[in-house]
Amino acid sequence: MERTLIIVKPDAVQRGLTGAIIARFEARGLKIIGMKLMQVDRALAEKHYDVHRERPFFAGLVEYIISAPVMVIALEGTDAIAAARSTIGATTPAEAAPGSIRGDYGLEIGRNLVHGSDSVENGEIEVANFFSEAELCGGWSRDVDRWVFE
Ligand code: IDP
Ligand code: MG
Repeated sequence: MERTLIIVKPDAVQRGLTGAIIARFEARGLKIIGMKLMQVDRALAEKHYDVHRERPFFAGLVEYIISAPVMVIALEGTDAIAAARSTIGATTPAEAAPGSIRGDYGLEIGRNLVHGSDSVENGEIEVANFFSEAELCGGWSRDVDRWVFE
């Protein structure tokens, strides 16, 4: 089982799309093991996007993520990283496939609605950065699991 951190970003929360976005991951079969509404502080935002620190959009990206509450969700599943990223769609919403979250709800790269971890390693790291162990229901037994996981 892989873990991925999903962030329903401030634009999506403000636009009332939180439920619609969560529903897509749930319907895909990914299992929610943690979820909370939170206001990200600057230190956590800079840590989360540290890989982009030298990019020209870094400052604006941090301001965007801390500008309003986000819904953070920890998901578990087989191929959770790839499955979540395909459900999210390409980084630039204008190029994202119809049917993906960004392809259905977004237009601009700086308002692209949702984050998903990009590797198995980063999934573990990011979930641990946003959730304490006590906040996670890791490994809970979902009754439909045998109809989702072969
Ligand atoms: P990802 O979210 O699809 O993994 P990354 O390349 O990891 O995309 O970039 C992280 C986030 O930084 C993007 O989701 C987007 O919000 C923002 N971002 C990336 N490139 C640009 C840019 O050129 N201009 C403005 N924001 C950007
Ligand atoms: Mg990324």
